[in-house]
Amino acid sequence: VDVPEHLGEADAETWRGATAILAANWTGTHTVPSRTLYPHQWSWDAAFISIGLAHVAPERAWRDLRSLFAAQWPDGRVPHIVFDPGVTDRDYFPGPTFWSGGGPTGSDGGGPKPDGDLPTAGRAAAPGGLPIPTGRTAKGDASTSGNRSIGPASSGNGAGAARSGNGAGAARLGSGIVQPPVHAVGAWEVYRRAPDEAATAELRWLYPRLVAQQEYLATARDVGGAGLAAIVHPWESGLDNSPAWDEALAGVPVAVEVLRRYARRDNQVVSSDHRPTDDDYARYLTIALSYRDGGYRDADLAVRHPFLVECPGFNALRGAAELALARIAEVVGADPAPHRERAASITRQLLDRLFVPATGMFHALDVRTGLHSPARCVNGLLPLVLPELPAGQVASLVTALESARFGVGPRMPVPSYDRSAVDFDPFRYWRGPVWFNINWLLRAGLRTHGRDGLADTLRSALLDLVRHSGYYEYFHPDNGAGIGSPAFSWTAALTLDLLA
Ligand code: 9WN
Repeated sequence: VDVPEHLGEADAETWRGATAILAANWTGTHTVPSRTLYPHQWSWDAAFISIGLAHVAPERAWRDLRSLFAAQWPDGRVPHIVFDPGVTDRDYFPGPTFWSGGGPTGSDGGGPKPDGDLPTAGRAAAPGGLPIPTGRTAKGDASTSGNRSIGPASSGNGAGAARSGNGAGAARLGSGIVQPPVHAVGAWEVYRRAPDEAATAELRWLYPRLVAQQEYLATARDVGGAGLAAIVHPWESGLDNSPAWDEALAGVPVAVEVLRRYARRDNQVVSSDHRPTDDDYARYLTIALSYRDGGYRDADLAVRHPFLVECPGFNALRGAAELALARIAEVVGADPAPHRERAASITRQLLDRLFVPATGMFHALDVRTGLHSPARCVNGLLPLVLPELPAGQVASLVTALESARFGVGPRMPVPSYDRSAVDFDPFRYWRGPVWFNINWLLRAGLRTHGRDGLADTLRSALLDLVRHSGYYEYFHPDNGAGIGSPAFSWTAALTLDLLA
């Protein structure tokens, strides 16, 4: 392992540890978030992982991004999970059988059961429900993939972008929902560390695909009509059980029997006190089934889908992606101007629609009711990544970051939820614990706005966490103890970036 010369022995050890985790989680074509909990490829994880791999194995960073985008749909969406055909449904739920339309939606009762004989991802793909990714169809032609989910929705940009695959391996299916589009930021970070010819070729391959991803979010997902993308599932935010979704979720009918038909797996791998509750999980499945059984179409979502929310974090990251695309466009000879314009317009819409002066933060907006979530959650601070955020809003987000609610201190990074809220829960996933990727983004935002002192404090606090606790998935917001997966890829990757 090449360790940067400026690192002392303790930091060198941390560097080697992080590198070893990324190596252990590499499958040969992509990196899994964690061997124990998440055995497939996840979308925004891949972006964060590429940022770390840029420092130790750029070829793996590019390969990871290629693997993900090879599963892009003809309409431009990038699946939030791209399934490994070698992994069974038993190893992660909901897996390919669920997303591709298998399992009991009515009376057929043939879905994944805890002790049944489960189909592998490869076999589950056969009946089709999800489109075969155009990049790597077995037959090599997207138009003959026979998918009934989105059919002719293949749009010029996305379809064209996705048609030429990277020629590696068999088709891998993905889920039908998305995650925050951090990939252009990732690609730019990898490129700028080593801007050679090979990296330029990677950018050329990725650019039209990244554009198609952004177009999908800007058009099909503009359910509210103002230019912000709506998420159709809490999983799309990446912040699964954040209190930001509580009100919107309360309006989703809970079909409790859904949990009798589909068995959870996550809470058998780690303590159920650290994961979303059964009630939440039943709603997650209900929402996913609604979208799936509607053929993953986005037309008329407003009148038929039970969960539609504009998330400040997701949209801020769309804006950041446009700015990264502007830089990439300059390298590949495309016009950067439309990307800058789109970023500016996303910033304006975020201010207009999601900023709540009374709290000085951004809040999720329920498109179905027109109401803001009252919860102060960390996604409400993420618009800090936008360089055009006006000074007034920057100042109020920094105030929130320094307040007792989010309290960046010398010893502790930013928690996922307001510490003073009565339902702040230091263990339960996105309802209190500290997450590395979010803090990495907040630090980048602070630097963007010249708040270097606070950015440095945050960096030190993050590094202290991994030094004392290891490369965990998330951390207890008071004592820093590691929770969830102990060898988590994005924690390792972003540690490398902080040390480099
Ligand atoms: C559902 C993989 C993913 C992260 C998400 C995190 C968690 C999945 C789950 O793990 O979500 O997508 O099963 O809980 O919330 O941010 O991408 O690391």
